[in-house]
Amino acid sequence: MTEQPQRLTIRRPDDWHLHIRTGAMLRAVLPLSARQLGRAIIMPNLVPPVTTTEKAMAYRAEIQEALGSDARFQPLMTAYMTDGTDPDDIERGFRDGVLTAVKLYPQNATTNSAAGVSDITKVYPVLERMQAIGMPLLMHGEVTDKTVDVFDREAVFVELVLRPLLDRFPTLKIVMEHITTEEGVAIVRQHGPSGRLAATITAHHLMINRSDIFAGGIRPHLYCLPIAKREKHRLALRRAATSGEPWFFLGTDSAPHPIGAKETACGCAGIFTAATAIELYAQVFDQEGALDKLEAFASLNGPRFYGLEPNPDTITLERSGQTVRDVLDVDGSAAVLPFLSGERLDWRMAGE
Ligand code: OTD
Ligand code: ZN
Ligand code: ZN
Repeated sequence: MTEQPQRLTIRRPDDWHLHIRTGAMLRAVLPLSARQLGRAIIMPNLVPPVTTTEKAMAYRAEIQEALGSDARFQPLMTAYMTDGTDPDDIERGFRDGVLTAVKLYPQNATTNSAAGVSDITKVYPVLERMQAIGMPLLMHGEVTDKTVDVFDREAVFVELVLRPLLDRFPTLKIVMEHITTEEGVAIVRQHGPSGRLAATITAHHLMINRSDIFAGGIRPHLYCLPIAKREKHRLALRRAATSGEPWFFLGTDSAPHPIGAKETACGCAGIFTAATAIELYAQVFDQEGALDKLEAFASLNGPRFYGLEPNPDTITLERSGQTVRDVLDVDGSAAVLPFLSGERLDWRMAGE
């Protein structure tokens, strides 16, 4: 038997899908991501949403102020697409280096998506422009039709929305965010090689299935959107992430909510994984015997799709492990519970 590696050094990872909110929540959660990551795609679903280049600049300034002057972490900003998004504004933001991508939320698909796109045909002019200038479209891939079962909304989206979109916009670069199904994996494999479709995969969707949400009682901290699916889908995601295929990359979808907003009669969707993001993925890759593929997934595939260089520096993971921290205080009146809080992980980032 070969000896297990005790340390692993990889290029510094990026997070291609991250929610850090604003105000006190931002100041509480951002340092946890910034110490691990080189860059992150910052999701724009604030209240009110970040819909324009100007709003993205203001949000970026808030993030930079929270980071302080010597921070190496770079926020990559996105604009929240609405029925009224102006193609000229989006193009200006992209050319000026303010915007990296545009995020499309089907209206009411997930948290703070009420201002999302009501009908995709309404944003065809924006998509035409993005295709012309090479600007990526990031999609929350679920239909919102309430007659479609919540566990089927991604698979139906693949057929009813994504396939027609790929036909209509043959060179638009699309990221299907946080895929959770084997249907999602399959379409990304089909169109990944042409460089126009890729997917982020969260750590939690690699670790939990839908039964875990109800194990011994209802577990609001495991509720997120897209909701975790059957075990066969989790296994398909694990094979995809650890395959080394360049169209799959790291996106935590870490989505902090105050504990009170989760532990209530109608709890918010979102799982907070940022406290131990890279360690969660390391655990999965180790279990799959694929630690040699972690760097591609976490640090190389994302920049390649986005046309960026990998980060210049590295991080080192150690098998000494850790117990996932307790609640994170936000501002004295609110706190956030990290995913797997109190449980043991096999890896920890060195120098922490
Ligand atoms: N899913 N929660 C949130 C966003 C995501 O769909 C998502 O990207 C959130 O709280 O912002 C969630 O469950
Ligand atoms: Zn989403
Ligand atoms: Zn998200």
